[in-house]
Amino acid sequence: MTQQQAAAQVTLDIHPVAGRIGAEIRGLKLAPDLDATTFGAVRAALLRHKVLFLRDQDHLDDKAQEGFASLFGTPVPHPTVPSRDGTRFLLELDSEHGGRANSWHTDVTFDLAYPQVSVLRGVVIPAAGGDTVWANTAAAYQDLPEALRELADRLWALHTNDYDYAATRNTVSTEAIKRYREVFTAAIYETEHPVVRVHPETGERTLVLGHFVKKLLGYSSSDSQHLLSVLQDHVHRLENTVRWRWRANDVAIWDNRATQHYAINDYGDAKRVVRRVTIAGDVPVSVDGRRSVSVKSAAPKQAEPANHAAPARAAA
Ligand SMILES: O=C(O)CCC(=O)C(=O)O
Ligand SMILES: [Fe+2]
Repeated sequence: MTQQQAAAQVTLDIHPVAGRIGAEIRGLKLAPDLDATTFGAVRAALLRHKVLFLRDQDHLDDKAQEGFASLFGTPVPHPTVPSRDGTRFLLELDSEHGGRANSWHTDVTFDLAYPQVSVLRGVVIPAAGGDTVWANTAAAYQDLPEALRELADRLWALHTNDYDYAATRNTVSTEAIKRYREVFTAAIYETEHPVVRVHPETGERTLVLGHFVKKLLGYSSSDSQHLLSVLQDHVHRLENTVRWRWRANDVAIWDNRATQHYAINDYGDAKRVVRRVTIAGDVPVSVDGRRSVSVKSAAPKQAEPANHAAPARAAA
């Protein structure tokens, strides 16, 4: 029996959360030594539902989260933000240090082979608010009228980490935005991706957009903005999304090649902390078989000490 066939025979207790994206798996404890067959079933469920939720994973600490995430592939630290002290790969998003990712994005698309999977653990969750929403970028593509799909198939976009942070961060102080930006853009990345990539495992076509997009190649900035907003509106139509009400020790796992997400910033001064591990992806391939191109991945402007006190924690 192949591993895929074996995985198909493991019965996970899967409960879809919304109609088009997102499912909760109940009764499973994630661990670095999860057996291969069960892990295969989790991976298959991820490809199908695009984001998975598991409650009550209180046995996981930072190390076990990194260990479990590594089952998906090679974990990678954030390209510019130092990992949490004592960990190699863990990005902490702390609401008190600017870690509020309240704009639509796919993680780290300014990088060439941006992550395939992200594994996020809820550590401190506000009593109310702080939900996260994910959108299905394959369904969004399918929803486009045929003529727009054909246009999108041919579009390419420039992605960079040097984007307009302030535009999306309405409730963080100017000082916090400045510090956040300094850390996040310690090295500037620019990458050209096709607007439509072919998913390397499912073969689905997915839209590669979100807040790291600077412009469409070959269009004026005005045309680019208009076209991008038409396409992006299809991504985050409510029909295309799932919203998760976090509890501490929940884990969310998403296929970063087929989703965007948005962390709702509606909890004021309440504390919210989540920790993320990302897994290396592969270079996107367009519908006509062309690969994404790295335009710039400069060396850091200045070396970041790994353990400096309370850095601005960037959202990505
Ligand atoms: O805070 C969240 O819920 C999500 C933050 C985010 O964008 C990420 O972890 O990639
Ligand atoms: Fe993110």
